[in-house]
Amino acid sequence: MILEQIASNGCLSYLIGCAETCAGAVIDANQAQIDRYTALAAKDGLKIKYVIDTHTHADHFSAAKQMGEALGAKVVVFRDSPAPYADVRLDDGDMLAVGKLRVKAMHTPGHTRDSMCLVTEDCVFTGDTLLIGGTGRTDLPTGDPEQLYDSLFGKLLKLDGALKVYPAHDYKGRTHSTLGEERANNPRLQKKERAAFVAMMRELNLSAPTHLTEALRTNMSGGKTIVQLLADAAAATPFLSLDELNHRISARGNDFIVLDVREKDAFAAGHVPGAKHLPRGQLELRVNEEFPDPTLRIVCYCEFGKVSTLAAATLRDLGFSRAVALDGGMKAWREGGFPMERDA
Ligand SMILES: N[C@@H](CCC(=O)N[C@@H](CS)C(=O)NCC(=O)O)C(=O)O
Ligand SMILES: [Fe+2]
Repeated sequence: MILEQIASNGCLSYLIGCAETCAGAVIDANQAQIDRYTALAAKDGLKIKYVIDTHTHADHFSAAKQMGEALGAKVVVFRDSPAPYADVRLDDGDMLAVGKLRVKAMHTPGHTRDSMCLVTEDCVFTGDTLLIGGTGRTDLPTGDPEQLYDSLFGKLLKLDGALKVYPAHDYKGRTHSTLGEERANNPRLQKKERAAFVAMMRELNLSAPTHLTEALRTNMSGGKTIVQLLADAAAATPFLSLDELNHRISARGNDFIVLDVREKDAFAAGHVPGAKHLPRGQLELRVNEEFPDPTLRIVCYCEFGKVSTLAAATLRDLGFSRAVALDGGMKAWREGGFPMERDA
């Protein structure tokens, strides 16, 4: 079996594959690592056929939907996952054929209701059911310490102790352990009585994951993250440098419009000389009266260079094929000592 582990900010994901048939699968694909999975698959001579999520992640952004679309791979989840973009829903005991490799799903609710572990050859991918020296928490949506107890002591820990444990997270840079080692040394697994285990899990008092709401929103709906939305807009839009804009303004070229898309007060406090003001929130409402000519050259800017990218991408969608965004915003312009104009 081919096995690659990809670590990203405490998250662990995996590329597994069958060398003989070139079939591959990614487990717990993370949006921050999409290009790495495809690069590793190419290096290993694998075609990614499945993108499998062990559960609905609440702390980072699943790349399953995007990779499924980009690669023509099937998105695989446990049966009751809320992800509307899933192609294949597994039940307890179901097996996926990744070429000649067999990947067996074991339903292990507790961290989330839709958690599963995946067993293949001498490995078990435990998601957040079992971590190295820890377990997934049970206080996130659909988590349940009673269920985690049953999943661990009634199911997972009954498997062969020699199985290598590959979890979905490790916050200390460790790569794997074995079920036997975890059974013997994992502090949380020493609470072998149900009531003691459940009480321990209820008392953990962990702070919420940093990206909780955005992760649940995107992973449960297939909607975009803000980073993704901005990256898509940026990919569709050319940029103009601060120097280039300054040069064009000084050359008194009047063949383009500089468009300030910030709110009224920000514009009044200081703007690029000669800029026209049309806040991003009113762009679609006023575009027809303000810009009748779609061949117009428009340079959008905002405070930090993000909202202006969205504005330029919107203008391009509307047919203004020469709309561009300033590379940087008013903040960089001010701090760069470029000329400013203020409303009287
Ligand atoms: N500080 C981390 C927290 C991550 C976290 O809560 N991880 C979950 C997995 S989704 C967990 O179960 N952690 C187990 C633990 O910390 O004991 C973040 O903000 O992302
Ligand atoms: Fe998790």
